[in-house]
Amino acid sequence: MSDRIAHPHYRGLVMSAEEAATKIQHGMTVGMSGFTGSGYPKAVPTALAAHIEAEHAAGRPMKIKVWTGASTGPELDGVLAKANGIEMRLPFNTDPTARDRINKGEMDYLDMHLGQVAPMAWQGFLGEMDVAVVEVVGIRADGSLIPSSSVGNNKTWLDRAKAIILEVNEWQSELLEGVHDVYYGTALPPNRVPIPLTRVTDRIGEPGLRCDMSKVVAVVVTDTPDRNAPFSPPDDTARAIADHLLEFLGHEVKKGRLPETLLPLQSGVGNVANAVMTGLVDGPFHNMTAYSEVIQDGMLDLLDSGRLLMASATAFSLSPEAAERANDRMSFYREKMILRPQEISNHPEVIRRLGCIAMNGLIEADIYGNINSTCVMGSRMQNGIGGSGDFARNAYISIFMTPSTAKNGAISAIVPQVSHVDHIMQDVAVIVTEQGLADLRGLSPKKRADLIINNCSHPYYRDGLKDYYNRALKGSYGLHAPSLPGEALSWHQRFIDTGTMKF
Ligand code: 0RQ
Repeated sequence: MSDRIAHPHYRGLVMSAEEAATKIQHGMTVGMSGFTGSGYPKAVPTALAAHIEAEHAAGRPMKIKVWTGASTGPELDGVLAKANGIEMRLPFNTDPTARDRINKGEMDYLDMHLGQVAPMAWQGFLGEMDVAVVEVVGIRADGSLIPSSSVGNNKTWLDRAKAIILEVNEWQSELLEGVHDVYYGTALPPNRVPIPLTRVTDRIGEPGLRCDMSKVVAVVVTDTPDRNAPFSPPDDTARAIADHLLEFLGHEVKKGRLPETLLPLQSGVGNVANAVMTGLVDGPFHNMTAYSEVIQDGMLDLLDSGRLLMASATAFSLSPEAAERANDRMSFYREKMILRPQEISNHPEVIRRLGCIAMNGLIEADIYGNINSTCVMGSRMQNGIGGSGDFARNAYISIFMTPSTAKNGAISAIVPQVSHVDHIMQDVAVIVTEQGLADLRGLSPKKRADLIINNCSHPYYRDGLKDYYNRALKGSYGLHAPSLPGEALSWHQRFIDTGTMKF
C-alpha cells in the first residue's frame, strides 16, 4: 500500500489498472490529466487500450472521447490511437499515431485554444464528462489531491466528471507538493470577477486539488516516468534565430520600450524555443520572469543560472534527462516555480495585464504576416494551435519564429498566402527566421511585405516572392494587401503535385 495515500477512504479503493479500466465503457467521454507529456495517467489508459483491442477482436464496438490538458504520452494517446479507441479528441495532440488517424479521417479532432477549454467545458455544449482519470503525486489526509507535473484542466475534470479514477504516481517527486497554485475563483458570465494575479510570483489559490470523495471509483498506484521526446541540442539555424531575437530584445531595452529585466517570457517548445532560453543564459538580462504554459529544458538552465527568478506555467515539458534532473533538484526548483490550471496560465486577462513577451513557432507565414501554426498544406494537422493563440493576441510583443525553409529546403516557410490561418496579421508583431527579423509593429500590409520578404525569406525563394508581390501590385483587385487569388496558393499546389515548392 502506497504511503502517499493518507486518507483511509481512498486506501479502500486501490485496485489494479485493469480493474479500474473496466469503469470506462463504449461511448463515454473521459477527461484525462496531462499536458505536453507530463502528469498524464499511464496505467489505466494502457489497460483500457488492451480492453478496447479485445472488444474489437470480439466484434464489439468500443471507442471513447478523450479530453486532456494538451498533448500526453505514448501510454495514453499512443496506445489508445493504436487500438483505434478514440472517437473524438480535444484539445491538442502531438502523438504520431493519433496524428495519422486524424489525418486519415479516422478520428475527430477539435483543436482548441488551450486557455478556453475549461470555460467551454463549463458552458456545457461540449457535453457531459463521464469519467476523469487524473494522475496525482499523492492524496492528503484531508482528502485533497497533490497535483502532479502538470495541472492542466484537472480542476475542471474533477469537478465535472460523474466518476473519478486516480493514479498515484510514486515516480513523481513528493517535493512537488506546494509548487501548485489552484485558483477556484473563475465563474461564467455574468458572475465573472477579475483574476487577482498582478505579478508572476503571486499565489492566488490553493496548493491542492479539491476532490469529491464520493465520486472516486478507483485508485491505482504507479511508478512510471513522464515520457517526453529526447532533446536535441540547438543547431546552427536555431542559434541564428535566437541571436536575432536576443539582439532585438536588447534593442528594445536600449530604446526604453522594455525594462532591463524584460517582461514575463512565454516560450513554446522545441529546438528554437530552447535555443532562445539557452541564449538568455549568456545574455545581458537579469532578474527575468516567465509566465508561460510550459517549463522546458532551457528554462531549467535559466533558473540554474540565476537569471530567471520565477517560472509560472501549467506543466513541465522536459526531456527525459531534464525530467530526472528536475526531480533530483526539486528542493531548489520548487521555490522558483508555480504550476497553475491552464485556464489561468493561458488567460488573456492575465497575459495582457502582465505584458508577456510571446515567442512561438509556426508552420508558415505569408508576406503580410498571417500565420499558419497547424495545418500543413492547408489540411494536414501537425499538432494544434495549443496556447499560441492565447498568448499571441494578448501579448505585449507577439513574436513568431521559424527556420525559413522546411523539409530540407523543399518548402518555404514564407509563402505568398498562408494555406490556413491561425493567427491573423494583427496578432503578429515580429517574425524571425535564421535569415533575419522583421519588426512589423505599426506597419501597413505593403510595408510588412517588404520587410518579411527581404529579412525573413530564404534567398532561394526570395526572388519568387518578390516576383509574385510585384505582379500583385499591378494586377490585384485592390491595393491594400495586394494578392492574386488564382496564384496565391500555387506554391502549395506545386508541393502537393511534385514534392517540392522549388521552381
Ligand atoms: O516535421 O518532425 O516530420 O520533420 O513541422 O517543425 O521546425 O522542428 O519546429 O518543433 O518548433 O514546431 C509550428 C509545429 C513548429 C510548433 C510547430 C514540420 C517540420 C517538422 C516541426 P518533422 P520544427 P517546432 C506552446 C505553444 C503550435 C502550438 C504552439 C507547434 C515539424 O511550434 O505545434 O505554438 N505550434 N504551442 O518539418 C511542412 C512547413 C513546415 C513543416 C515545419 N512549412 N511545411 N512541414 N514543418 N514547417 C506549446 C503548447 O501549446 C503545448
